[in-house]
Order: sequence, then structure tokens, then C-alpha cells
Amino acid sequence: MTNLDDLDFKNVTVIIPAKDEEPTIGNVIDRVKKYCGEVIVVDGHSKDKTSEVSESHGATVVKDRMRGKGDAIRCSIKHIKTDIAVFIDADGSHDPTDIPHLIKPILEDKYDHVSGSRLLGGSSELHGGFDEFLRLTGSSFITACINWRYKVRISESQNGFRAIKTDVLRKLKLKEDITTIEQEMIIKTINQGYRLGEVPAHEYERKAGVSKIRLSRVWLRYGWTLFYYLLTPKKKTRT
Ligand SMILES: Nc1nc2c(ncn2[C@@H]2O[C@H](COP(=O)(O)OP(=O)(O)OP(=O)(O)O)[C@@H](O)[C@H]2O)c(=O)[nH]1
Ligand SMILES: [Mg+2]
Repeated sequence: MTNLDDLDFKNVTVIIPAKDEEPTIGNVIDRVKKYCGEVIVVDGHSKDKTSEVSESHGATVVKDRMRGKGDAIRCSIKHIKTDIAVFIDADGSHDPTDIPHLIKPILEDKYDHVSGSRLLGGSSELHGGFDEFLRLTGSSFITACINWRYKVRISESQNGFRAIKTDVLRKLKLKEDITTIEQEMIIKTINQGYRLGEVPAHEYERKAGVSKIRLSRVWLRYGWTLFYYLLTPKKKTRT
């Protein structure tokens, strides 16, 4: 069994989708650097200095196509040169010290995709108000549907903190433009016969700035994509 300190991080790229995250992006880049060979920031045409700060902290900056976070993730894929990709948010809500826990089971070839679970690791953001209540209820319903459809027992399907083999990421042929890309990645991984694992990952409150998600605008898309991808016949591409 590999010790966490002995992991080879050179073969890891950390990808950070960031839209108007100037106050936090530099700190996130500095903290993820020791766990990867390259940091890619996908800038959502920020109105603040997200791009400039990212470059000055040593990240490669690419632009999305202004369609949302899912589009940002899809735009990053052609730039990844390493075997493992890690996705982490720019608002400081994910803890970079969890990255070794995400990539270790991949390096040991136990899983192809490892998702950070807030339901196992706890969240400082997912409870308290009505918005949080709706988010948690909705995401628990989606997770239950996935578990029922595929006879699995994952704890969550919406976190943006994950590690995945780059060749698997490419084979998922992702289509979503907004945050529905998280459940698309989870469902397609299971659907195509790849091995999905979870590790506990605590979610902290965003350190600055404002949420880019408007529940009232996106809930229909969540319902539609859930049933569309769940009803897709199993398509095993894992060899
Ligand atoms: N490039 C890019 N990044 C985005 C876009 N929308 C959101 N992001 C980033 O995606 C990450 C997650 O977005 P958040 O607004 O934090 O979503 P959330 O974590 O559900 O919301 P909070 O509860 O406020 O943290 C952050 O790093 C955002 O900056 C976009 O359109 N383009
Ligand atoms: Mg956030």
C-alpha cells in the first residue's frame, strides 16, 4: 500500500474553473501546487483580475465559451497532458490536502474516478436555510435515483471535487454546459462500466465572492439530465 507522502504528483493536473474569484484564486493555486505537475485555471471571462492573478501564481489560463461551469470543465480537457485530472473549485470551499486521498486509489488502480463526498466528509454550506434545504433534498433525490438505477450505494452526486483518469474523462464525452456536469460525470462513469469510488471531503463555506448558481434557473435542467442519462442504455466502454 502506497504511503500518501510517496505519491508521484507530477502526473496530475489540477483544473480550477473560476469566474470572478479574484480574492481566493491565488491562494487555491498556491495550495494545490504541491499535489500536481500543472495547474489549469479555466476562466469564465471574469470581470475581475482572476486571469491575471492566476497567471502570476503560475497557472496556465484558458478561457471557457461563456456557457457555464460544465462548459469550463469540457474546455479544459484538451489541455490536460497528464494521466490524472483533479477538479477543484476556486472559492476555497474544497481542501487541497484531500487531493492525495482522491488520487491514491486511482494510482493503486482500485478506481478510475474518485469523487469527494460532502455527505461523508461534512459540509459547512449544505444546511441552514431554505436554499440549502432544497439543494440537499434535490441532490439526495438524484443520488437515490442513481443508486436505484445502477444498484450501487454512492453517498452523493453533486460535488465539484474529484479525481479521474484522463483517458476515462475523454471517453465520457461530456455534454453539459452547467453544473449538471457533475451528475453527468458520475452517471456516465457507472454507465460505461468504470470504477467509481468516494472519499470523505469536507466542504467549507466559500471564502469570498458570491455563488454562481441560481437554483430557480437550473432545476429543470437537473431533472431533465437526470432522467435522460439514467435512461441511456448501459454502454460498457471499459475494456
Ligand atoms: N470558468 C467558469 N467557472 C465557473 C462558472 N460558473 C461557476 N464557475 C466556478 O465553478 C466553481 C463552483 O461555482 P460556485 O458558484 O462556487 O457553486 P457552488 O459551490 O455550488 O456555490 P457556493 O455555495 O456559493 O459555493 C467556482 O470555482 C466558480 O468560480 C463559469 O461559467 N465559468
Ligand atoms: Mg462553491
